[in-house]
Parts: sequence; structure tokens; C-alpha cells
Amino acid sequence: MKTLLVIDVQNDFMPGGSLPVPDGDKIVPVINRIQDKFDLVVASQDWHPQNHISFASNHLGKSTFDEIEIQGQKQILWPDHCVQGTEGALFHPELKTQSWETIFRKGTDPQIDSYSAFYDNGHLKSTGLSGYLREKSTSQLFFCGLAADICVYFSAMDAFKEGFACFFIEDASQALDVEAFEIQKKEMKRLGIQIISSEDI
Ligand code: VGL
Ligand code: ZN
Repeated sequence: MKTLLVIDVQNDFMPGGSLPVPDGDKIVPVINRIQDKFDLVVASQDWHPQNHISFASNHLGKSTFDEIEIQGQKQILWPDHCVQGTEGALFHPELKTQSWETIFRKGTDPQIDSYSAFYDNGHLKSTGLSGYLREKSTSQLFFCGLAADICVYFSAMDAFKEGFACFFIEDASQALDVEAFEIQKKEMKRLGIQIISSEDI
């Protein structure tokens, strides 16, 4: 049973969006091409209230990309992005969504950030995705989306820890910080998360 997880392919992470990933839009045709090779396709959507703690605009005197500490957790302060109900929170208009069985939203609690589609950054609350995938008898989980080094990476790491066989589709994701992603790729490979190309599926 093969499941594709499409992580945060939303307008704000595209060139021209508020938190753009360089070449973020290049992955859209790749993701569209591979979807029908899976038994199940599920997506995640970053879905923040305007007063979200990860927005620099909600911290007086702070700038975007500053790092602060919240309850012992490091938190990067982002530009406002993926605000619930805005254009920026919508999926890329050319992304095929019709075969998606469901969408898991994350980052909805104003006080907690959530990069992974499985858990918030402090691992305090589950989104229910792990239980959902188990109930669907998913054995192999394939990852794609944005940003490779943030939400896709943390999702893959959580899934791996939950015991799923994980495959990271490199050409169906793009990193915000390419150097950080190179290091993460080595770490994932060492753990047994396979880094693959869309052509290997
Ligand atoms: C993301 C930063 C903040 C992502 C979400 O989807 O990679 N990055 N929120
Ligand atoms: Zn976010």
C-alpha cells in the first residue's frame, strides 16, 4: 500500500508569495505526474491564524527570520504566511487535487508552530495523521512538497520514528536552505529514509 504525502504546496511558499521557496513552483508538474502511481494521496496545509506565534509581526521589536525561544523551543520568526482563508494559504492553482482523499491542516493553534504534518514542533499534540495512515494500512510513505528542509523533512523524520517505510522524492520537493537540506539528506539516508527520484516510483 503506497501513500503519497503532498506537503504544503501553497501559494505563499511559491515565488511571489510571502515566504517563497526558490523554484518552489517547479515541483508542481512533477507532483501532478506521479499522483496516479499511488493507492492513496493525502496532503497537508499550513493553516495559521493571523495571531500565530511564528509570525514576526506578532512580536514587538522582532524582525523576520530572527530566532527566539518559546517554552524552551527555538522558533524562527517568519513573515506572515498561509493565513487561514487567504489566497496565500491556497494550494498552487495548477496542482491537481482531485484525487486527494483528505487534507490535514496544521499550525492552527496560535501558540504552537507545527512543521511536521504529524506533530507540532514540541511534540505536544498529534494531528491524527499517523493513526489515519495506519488505519488505511499504509506501509510505504512517499514525501514531496515544500519546503524540503522544513516541513517535508520534519514530516519524514516523524513518519520514520512512527515506523513507516519512508521515501523522500527529491525532485518533487524544493528547499528553502539548500545547504541545510544537503546535511539533512545525509542524516535521512543514514537512518534508512530513502532519497529517490520521481522516476524511481
Ligand atoms: C513551512 C516555515 C513555516 C513549510 C511552514 O511548509 O515548510 N516553513 N511554516
Ligand atoms: Zn507555517
